[in-house]
Amino acid sequence: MTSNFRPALIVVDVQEDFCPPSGSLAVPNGRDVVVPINKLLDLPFVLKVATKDWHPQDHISFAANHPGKQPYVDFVTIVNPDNATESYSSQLWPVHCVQGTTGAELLAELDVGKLDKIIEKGTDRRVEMYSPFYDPFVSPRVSDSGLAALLRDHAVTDVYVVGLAGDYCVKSCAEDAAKEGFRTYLIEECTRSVDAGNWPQCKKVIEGSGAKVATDYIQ
Ligand code: VGL
Ligand code: ZN
Repeated sequence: MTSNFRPALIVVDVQEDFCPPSGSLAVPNGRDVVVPINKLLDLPFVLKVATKDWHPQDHISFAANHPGKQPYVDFVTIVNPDNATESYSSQLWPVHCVQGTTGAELLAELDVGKLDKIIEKGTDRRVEMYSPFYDPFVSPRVSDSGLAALLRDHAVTDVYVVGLAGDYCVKSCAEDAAKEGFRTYLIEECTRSVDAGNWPQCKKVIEGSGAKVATDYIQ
């Protein structure tokens, strides 16, 4: 029998700005994900990728770039720069993960030596990009990180998604991985959410996309 199991691990946005004690967009208990993620990094995945939220200072998702708007509560309408008929409403955030700053660094305790590749996302100031694959616009897409092509180049069949934040970028990553046709698993103990109260509903939406949420997976 030929084996058709080629798993990849995607470690989403395990960066200082998403973690206590000093992250500008700290996810409650965000640092706790590192211990179980490092255990996964010891396993023989075909490909181990980390993503970094990597914004320019003038990024559209920062409330500070919209006079009078408040992070976490206010939204803005983002219009496709290449097609004015396409738009979405997007939440505003504190300034976070600005390219080259200490807040944008991966956590020092993450076992980065085990990673095969680091992918930067959210680099185009004109669009929000929770998903490490691409931005939400479709006609035309504005920003593509190359992650789907990378997974295909390695003949990946199964994608394991972990990291921060569960209710935003990890959720989007799992949904897009499933949409791209990979068998997709989100390992619950390896994520934390901006709003833990959102997580039960997020899990339902994630499962609706075809991805599976696995719990108590890591021994
Ligand atoms: C994220 C909000 C803004 C995330 C990134 O990584 O989940 N959330 N930018
Ligand atoms: Zn961001």
